[in-house]
Amino acid sequence: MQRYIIHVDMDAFYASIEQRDNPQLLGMPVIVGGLSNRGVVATASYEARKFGVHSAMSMVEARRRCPQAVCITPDHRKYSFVSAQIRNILDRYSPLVEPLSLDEAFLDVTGMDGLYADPADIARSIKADIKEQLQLTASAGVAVNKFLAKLASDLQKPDGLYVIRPGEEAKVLAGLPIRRLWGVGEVTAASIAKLGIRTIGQFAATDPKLLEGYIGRAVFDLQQLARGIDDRPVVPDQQVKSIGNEETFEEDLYQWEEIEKQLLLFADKVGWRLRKLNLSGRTVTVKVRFASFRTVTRSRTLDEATSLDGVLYHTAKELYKSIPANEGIRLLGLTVSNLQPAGQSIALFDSGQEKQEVLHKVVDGLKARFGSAAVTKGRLIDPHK
Ligand code: DCP
Ligand code: MG
Repeated sequence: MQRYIIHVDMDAFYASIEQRDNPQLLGMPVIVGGLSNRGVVATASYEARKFGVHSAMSMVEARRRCPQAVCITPDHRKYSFVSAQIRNILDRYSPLVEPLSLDEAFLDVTGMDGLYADPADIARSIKADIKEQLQLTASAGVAVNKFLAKLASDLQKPDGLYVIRPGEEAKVLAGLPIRRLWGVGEVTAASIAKLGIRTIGQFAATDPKLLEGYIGRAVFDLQQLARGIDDRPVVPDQQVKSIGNEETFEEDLYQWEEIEKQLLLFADKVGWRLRKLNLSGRTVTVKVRFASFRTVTRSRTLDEATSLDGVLYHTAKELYKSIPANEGIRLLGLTVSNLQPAGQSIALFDSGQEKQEVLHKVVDGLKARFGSAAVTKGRLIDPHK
């Protein structure tokens, strides 16, 4: 049976949500990203992209290129919520949905021709649902495998639909730059360019023995892709491996009180996310990047998995204290891994822990109703504000 894969990718995801939720921003250049001097652009609306603003650019540079843009701090919780709504829509079209990030996913729709005459109709219908139910646009690619579907979804952005029919692969690929091949980064592209090869078509037609000298054994897989061959299956829902939070500070931290406060804030956030996903974790990792960019991580595996802020906080604090520090701190992070479904632990809860869990449930309920800012531990509230 002919395999059919759809790749769906939202257009200017964070920025489109902000524009939708504040219609004054429709049609205007919008940049979403960190607003501090060290801030980085997460994404920009298509209006702002005309000025050369793009993801991962420094905010300072983005503002220089497009001074009239409206700049907005990311609201990750809102984006996750929309992401879950998109997921609900996708789940109605196939049991095989593999999310790649908050705003993109693969669907395997092989064998659904009993319901739809053409797999492109499924993609059309998904796009229409997203527009109607969420007032957002998505671009979709339809092809016989993941590589081609992802490539296709990007060819007519925004609000695009691109179908690569079986047999058309070579024609579509031939003129595209080799950077479009999965796994070809700047370095690989530069080595291949030394041979005068710039397009996927040229790459596919070159003797692999010659290429191997330049880019190693990867050439064999890459040439398969260049011919439009890719057998990787759509893997539904890869398990979350870890949950964490980290932050680069506008100014380096020196004071223990500030560091302690950050760790408490992270423990609070990470604990909340664990509980929301009904998970707990056994391994706690603290990451520290110093002003000199030296980066140190320290981990500890607990006897029992936890999702409790207090346990995370105390473990993080001890881990932090085990790292010798003699310079300012540029970045701090806290991650929990070794995850398992909550409540699976064999050890019996003592009554103290049970009380804690009940308390957390109540607090999480309040946060869900009134926003996380409404319910914060006393110590996190800044007396100056
Ligand atoms: N993102 C980010 N930092 C990056 C890249 C992306 O924070 N370096 C976030 C913001 C994006 C979202 O992830 O809105 C999705 O990433 P995409 O690469 O799909 O970019 P967009 O959806 O914003 O735009 P496009 O229309 O090109 O897909
Ligand atoms: Mg996108």
